[in-house]
Amino acid sequence: MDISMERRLEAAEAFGVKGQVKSCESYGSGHINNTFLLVCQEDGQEYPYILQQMNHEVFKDIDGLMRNVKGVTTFLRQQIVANGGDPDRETLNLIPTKDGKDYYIDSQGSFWRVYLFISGATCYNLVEKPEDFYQSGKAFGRFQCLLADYPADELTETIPDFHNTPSRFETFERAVKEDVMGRAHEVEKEIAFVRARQEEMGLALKLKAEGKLPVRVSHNDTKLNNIMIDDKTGQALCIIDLDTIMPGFSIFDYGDSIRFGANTAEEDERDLSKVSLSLPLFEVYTKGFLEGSEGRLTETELELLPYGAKMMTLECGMRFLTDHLQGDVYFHTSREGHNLERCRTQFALVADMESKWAEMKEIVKKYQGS
Ligand code: ADP
Ligand code: GN1
Ligand code: MG
Repeated sequence: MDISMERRLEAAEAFGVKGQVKSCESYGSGHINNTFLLVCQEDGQEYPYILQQMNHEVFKDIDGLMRNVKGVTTFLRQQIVANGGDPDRETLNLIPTKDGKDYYIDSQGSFWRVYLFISGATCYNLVEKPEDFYQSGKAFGRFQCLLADYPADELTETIPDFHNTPSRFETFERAVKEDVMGRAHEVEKEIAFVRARQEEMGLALKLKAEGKLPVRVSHNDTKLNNIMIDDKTGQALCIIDLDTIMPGFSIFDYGDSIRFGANTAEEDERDLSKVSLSLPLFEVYTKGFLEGSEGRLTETELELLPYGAKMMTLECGMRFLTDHLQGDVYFHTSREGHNLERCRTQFALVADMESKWAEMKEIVKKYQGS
């Protein structure tokens, strides 16, 4: 990410932050936006913020996206206050520009926003303590309950067909056919892995069409580094990265968390022998998610939880592979072959899930009454 300091400062200074800018450095490990830790200073006191250049290639309708973020954070803030919580730490808080807008368009047409920085909490790329993963399951389950009362028709679909796996498959096939980088012959094994599972991809949409799978306001990007765990209490403090809140499926919110957090290796681990589905982590997350969901999930949703985990992993691997074929134009990468390495961890995880299918089903059954 090479955005000059001059541009960062132009953006930072457009917002109603406290004091003078002291530093503004790259931050976090998100794959989509360009994120900076902005530190301002006034009277010897430091004030940290998150400054983000939003990815306009990925999010075509930034205005709609920011309306979603504003609407959802305002809604969550009210609930947090009503429950006696701390609204400055338990949800994202947008800092308006000096002229009262929620985002800023810079002199080169890029879109920027600022959030209060949430201190004393951490985003993990790998589960360090199973308890953290349990807490994140509970928080994501509860998040869906809270959003159940959010007016879905007010939400912009920020990325149409985001978790439409069959449509992702079509895009993948197009990328294979076009083969703009000449890489397809090197990834024949991975291409065959996807194709062998094509038939399974349409199940969620089929059940939705039959009225058997409910559409819910969901987060859609529930990986572990999109939730902040309080360093002191160990509780899940705040769910972040609200850019993909849209109508979706609960099984996919559950599944994307499993994909990332129940993997014994990081998403871009090169040594595939380290990749596996940890059944103990699968179990603690399932327990947390079902407790947090407070009995709202239907029989069909419960039954499809393992399927949600597998599909999110397969879909994500297929998206990484598509990006590899298209020349690494979507996800941020930091080395040659990064997307292919990510794709391979995802497919190794899918294969491991397939071998542990019966155990996964058993675990879900065990917590169904939670
Ligand atoms: P991306 O869409 O690129 O993943 P995120 O919104 O998830 O962008 O932000 C990237 C990272 O920045 C997060 O994983 C987290 O580490 C950090 N981050 C984002 N918002 C905040 C915040 N308000 N306070 C502290 N850290 C944050
Ligand atoms: C992206 O934005 P980030 O890094 O939290 C992506 C997700 C993928 C994930 C894979 C908008 O999430 O869909 O599952 O990378 N977000 C978008 O790590 O495409
Ligand atoms: Mg993120």
